[in-house]
Amino acid sequence: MTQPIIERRFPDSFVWGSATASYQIEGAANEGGRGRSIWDTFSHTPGKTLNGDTGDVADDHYHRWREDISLMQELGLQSYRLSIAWPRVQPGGTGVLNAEGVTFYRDLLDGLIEAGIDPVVTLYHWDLPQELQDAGGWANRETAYAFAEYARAMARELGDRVKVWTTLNEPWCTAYLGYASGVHAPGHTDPAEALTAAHHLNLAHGLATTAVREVLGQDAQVSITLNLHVTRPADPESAADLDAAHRVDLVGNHIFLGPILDGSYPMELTELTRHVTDWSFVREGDLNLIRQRVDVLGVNYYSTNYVRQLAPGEAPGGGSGGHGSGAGSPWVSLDDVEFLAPTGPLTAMGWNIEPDGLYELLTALDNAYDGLPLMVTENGAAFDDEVSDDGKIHDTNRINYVARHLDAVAQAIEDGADVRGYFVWSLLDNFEWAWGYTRRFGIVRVDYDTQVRTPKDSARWYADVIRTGIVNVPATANVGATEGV
Ligand code: GBH
Repeated sequence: MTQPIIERRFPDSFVWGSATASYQIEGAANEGGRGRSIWDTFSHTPGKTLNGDTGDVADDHYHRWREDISLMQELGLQSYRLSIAWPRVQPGGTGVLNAEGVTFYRDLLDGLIEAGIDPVVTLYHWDLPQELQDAGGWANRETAYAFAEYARAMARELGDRVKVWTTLNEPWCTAYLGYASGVHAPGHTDPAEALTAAHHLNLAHGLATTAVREVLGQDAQVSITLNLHVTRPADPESAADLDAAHRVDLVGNHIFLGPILDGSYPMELTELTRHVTDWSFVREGDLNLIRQRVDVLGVNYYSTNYVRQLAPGEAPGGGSGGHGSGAGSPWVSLDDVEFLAPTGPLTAMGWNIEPDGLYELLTALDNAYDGLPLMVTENGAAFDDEVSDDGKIHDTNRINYVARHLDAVAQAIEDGADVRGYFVWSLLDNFEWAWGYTRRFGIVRVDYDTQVRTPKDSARWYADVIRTGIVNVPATANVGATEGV
């Protein structure tokens, strides 16, 4: 099918990368002196993940990382975003380091650097050492201090090999999915704990940033990656729906943006959640500890939300967007907010496809934080890939998804946002948390029986984008996506 094409050209300095996370790809859960993490415990608890899938083997990246670097090189990746498994390098979460774990990452980083690939390293992508969870996890303030010491140790051990340190990946997920909805480890459903955890994650970010700079100097580049929610009112004319979207913005976004970038929690947020907690977990001086220079803000973007405000006493309607409101919802204090079931073209996660949400997010951040450097640290899609008779994976839907989101990035840059790079999620099909291995986000297919990697069409396409700096965007909306309900 021929279709009109828009051509987008990216600046030469734009960084092209791909991302993964330790628990999702490494496997070797009981090797090399690795300690247990909350995801080992959670995934081994019956009923927590689809089909009881665990990260025990995953992509076996722990043993195959050399092959995986070759793959990255073949695709021409300029940068690779990975995460360090805290329990691999410091099994109990405090105290002595595990030399074998540190050596694994040192070799991996050296391999990347030799291959001309810049590592972007995240210190925490959800695999908390189990021992720290036994002491309360992120609901315990001590975890923030332990995290800072772990960050300090990593800066010492690996600092000369890493250009940009990222403290946390998506603290929203850790706090709300881990402690409010319970769909992520440790699987708690306590709204007060979730807000407490959010604060301790903010504190952990601030303390770790300071620790890294104490070791590597004040110029050391530090970032954090947030999954910010682009939320739209179901009826843009409705003041009630607008108010619902505003409250989602407070509970979902400003609980992190506020302390980290503005130096305070919005008063509206503390008022809104007053019935859940008195916020006494915020101690004097905390906000100064949290607000540290952020050199680049990592933005993970997949989809948008549509919300409406329920009338008093009204029950939420048919679909509630995969998370719903009320008990078991990640949306603390938003019992009267209904998340609409997404319509139109969806990915295999059931998420709608709305590239302009990414444009909106990047330009809004640029406006609010006056030229703050931004990096799209995750964007991508799961689809039900099919292997053709020729052995190839013709994932036009994924190519279109990525192309259209890159179009949004290009537009944001054109309109003044300082977006420095893009990391497609993910390099490899991998352990998709509660969904186990049933959802495939990779631009490279992984056969979980043989561990054979096969680049999908999207990988070849992305390699061309990297080589040329040019994206051909299909002008037809939503091409190749699966139709939703
Ligand atoms: C990221 O999480 C993770 O960093 C990564 O590890 C993961 O594999 C990847 O994305 C793909 O999931 O709850 O229906 O309203 C993203 C998690 C996805 C959580 C979007 C909030 C909103 C959709 N976020 N989700 S819904």
